[in-house]
Amino acid sequence: MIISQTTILVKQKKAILQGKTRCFFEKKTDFEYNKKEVYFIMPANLPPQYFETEKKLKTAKNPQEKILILEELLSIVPKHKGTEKLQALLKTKIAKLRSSAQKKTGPAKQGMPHLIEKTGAGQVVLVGPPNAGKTSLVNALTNAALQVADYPFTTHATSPAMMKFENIQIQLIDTPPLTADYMESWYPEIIKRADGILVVLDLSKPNPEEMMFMIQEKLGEKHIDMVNSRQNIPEEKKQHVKRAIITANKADAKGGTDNLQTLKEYLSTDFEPIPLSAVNDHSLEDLKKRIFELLNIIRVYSKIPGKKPDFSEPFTLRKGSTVLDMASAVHRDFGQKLKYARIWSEKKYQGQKVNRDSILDDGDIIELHL
Ligand SMILES: Nc1nc2c(ncn2[C@@H]2O[C@H](COP(=O)(O)OP(=O)(O)OP(=O)(O)O)[C@@H](O)[C@H]2O)c(=O)[nH]1
Ligand SMILES: [Mg+2]
Repeated sequence: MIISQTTILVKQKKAILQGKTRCFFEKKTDFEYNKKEVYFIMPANLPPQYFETEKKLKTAKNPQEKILILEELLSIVPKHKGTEKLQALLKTKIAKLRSSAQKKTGPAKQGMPHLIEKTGAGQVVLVGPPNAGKTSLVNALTNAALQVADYPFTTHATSPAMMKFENIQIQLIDTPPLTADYMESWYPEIIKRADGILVVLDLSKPNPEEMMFMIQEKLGEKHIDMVNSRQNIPEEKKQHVKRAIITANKADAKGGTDNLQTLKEYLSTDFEPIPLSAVNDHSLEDLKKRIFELLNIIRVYSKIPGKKPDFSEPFTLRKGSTVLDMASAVHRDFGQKLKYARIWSEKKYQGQKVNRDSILDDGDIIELHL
């Protein structure tokens, strides 16, 4: 009787292999019946979405992408006794892929090739989940043509690109994605060295606030906190507290308005998310201004007596800098030699004499007298 049951089960297995049904097998050897295999079939009742997602595994380009797909499969699998084995199998695969990926990117082997030397008025790092549109946004804000694709984990390394804002250049750094389970070993170091963070969230997916929470958690584990652009950060905390802008990309996508709302509720008064579309937005100028403000810098211009200032080459100084700081930036001896300065500004000054401790504003023109 068991033999005939086995035969039936084998037939079922064939049907399953032909894609007619889907069960999960527990394979055992039946010694009593001449070592024929007996299959105890546990119906899994997998939804069609599972098989659709499973197909993506074949075209996955790298371990990170495979992990993401396997995690998606795991979330789709109904949780009951019949799927326990399948769940365990998926978890084992994820664990194996993760451990091999971690080995490959260990800091000892790679050193820090992903660190990028600062150029321009400041360095801002893009941070976000897979496929959120980080690279698309870098391309839209600069003249870069970095690779963009509709699958996750397109970006594997850091790439710098220069963004022109009025008369200065700001360096943006595109990065690989961040997930709850995966962070490149060198990632925290890149962030610690940067002058600010540009978070890119994805409004085409529900609950973007979960991604924001994940980013805060992952950075928090590395002792990095994000604060809004209004905060002033003391010098000694600059590595661990970073000013950040939160962009909500793909605002053009279906459901974008509702998803933005849940994000706003989560962020409350901590951050004000900026909805935008990296591929279909003609108003990125406002974002450029916000990135400039994120840097907490001012632009000041030096002027020689009797001549007009050169507006094409501003000195960029930290907000709160004084006339003395400006003099030292022009030439290291000027700080000591400075007697007084004259200032022109948009609202306040028209060439008045000021002393060396006067605090400067963005756009001020300074005539140094030694
Ligand atoms: N509808 C819409 N699609 C967008 C927008 N921005 C980017 N995309 C698309 O989203 C996909 C992912 O874009 P990428 O720029 O490669 O995303 P990424 O965050 O760099 O992805 P990874 O490098 O994998 O982390 C691409 O198909 C883009 O064309 C947007 O504002 N709206
Ligand atoms: Mg990318």
